[in-house]
Amino acid sequence: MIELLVLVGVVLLLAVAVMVGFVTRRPAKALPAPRQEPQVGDDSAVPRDTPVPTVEDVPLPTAPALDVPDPTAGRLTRLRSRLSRSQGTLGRGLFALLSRDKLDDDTWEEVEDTLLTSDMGVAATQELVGRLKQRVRVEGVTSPAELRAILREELVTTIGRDVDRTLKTLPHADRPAVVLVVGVNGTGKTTTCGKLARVLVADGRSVVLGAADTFRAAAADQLETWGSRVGAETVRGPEGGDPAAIAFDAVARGKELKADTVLVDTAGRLHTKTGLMDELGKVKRVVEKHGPIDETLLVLDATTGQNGVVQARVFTEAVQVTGVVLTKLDGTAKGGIVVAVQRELGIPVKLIGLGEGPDDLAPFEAEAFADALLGDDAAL
Ligand SMILES: Nc1nc2c(ncn2[C@@H]2O[C@H](COP(=O)(O)OP(=O)(O)OP(=O)(O)O)[C@@H](O)[C@H]2O)c(=O)[nH]1
Ligand SMILES: [Mg+2]
Repeated sequence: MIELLVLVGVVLLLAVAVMVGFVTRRPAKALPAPRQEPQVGDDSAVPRDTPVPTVEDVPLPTAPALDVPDPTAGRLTRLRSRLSRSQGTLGRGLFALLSRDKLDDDTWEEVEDTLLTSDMGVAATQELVGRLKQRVRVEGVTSPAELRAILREELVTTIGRDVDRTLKTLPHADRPAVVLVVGVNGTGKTTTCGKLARVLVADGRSVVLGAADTFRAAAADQLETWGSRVGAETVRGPEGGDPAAIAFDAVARGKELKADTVLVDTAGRLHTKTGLMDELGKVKRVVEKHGPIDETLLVLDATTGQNGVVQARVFTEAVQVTGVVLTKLDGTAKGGIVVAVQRELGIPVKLIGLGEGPDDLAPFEAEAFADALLGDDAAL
């Protein structure tokens, strides 16, 4: 009997031992088997009838590829051929006249007319012709190369040699830089915001866009498309919504994301009866609850010539414009408008639009612009 009890006890102990072993081994069993990295040439792990997956079979993540914008340095020089219409009228026209054997009063008058047709404006034209006349007389210019050098120098002086054209887009300690983009409808504000976002991204900055044009829903879509190509988020609101609130939110979002720059696109027209200038004034006031706006860019269409300058004055009275973006210079022979705009508004041209392509916006440089207007040496 005792033997029987001992035997039952041993059997029970054995059963418990087996169960304990089972339980403690379970987690090990639950872990996935370590992945065997197949060795090159070793196909033993793959059953012979299973097709080996190739790189093409593996689905790739579907995040859209971002554009890599062109570098911004030297853009104006690279895009100089876009100014060919102005080049023909202004540069070649002036050379042809000044290269004449005899520079009499009639010729100088023609020089003046050429400059006036380029939309340079009366005052700037008279000053430039005065300086050219004097130098040609005093220096006794003979060779086309000397003439070119003088013309270039005086043109650069007229365009503005030491003008500060830097865009204030660097962030502050606690908030991004804010750039407000204003102008009449159709001048190229949204396009400029998009192109400028690319310029900044190309320079290694992070950008948030604010779609404060609520006149039509498509305006926000247009801006968002530009932004998404370079990974810039667009803050938008409902059609007909309050532009000032969207602009405010865009800056708030820029702060949250620790972005470098917030670009705010505005409308050229409004739904409400409030004047556009009142509305822009409100956008400015509300945005500035975050801190002062760093740059207010006025976008002007170069093909509208002096009319554009007249419109521009209204904007400069409503918001403190700090720089002009002159768009569509590729579509006009009147490159002299750069000079007129600066003189009449007292605001530097900081960027120029030279086409509809995404990277057709160039930082403005007086020397490169004068070179572009004067064309190649071959034009002599
Ligand atoms: N050729 C040329 N076209 C340009 C340039 N900049 C803008 N455009 C074109 O001008 C048209 C109007 O541009 P938008 O950016 O929509 O103008 P906007 O000022 O935002 O217009 P609204 O939103 O209606 O006030 C578009 O077809 C642009 O492609 C430029 O530098 N050269
Ligand atoms: Mg627009």
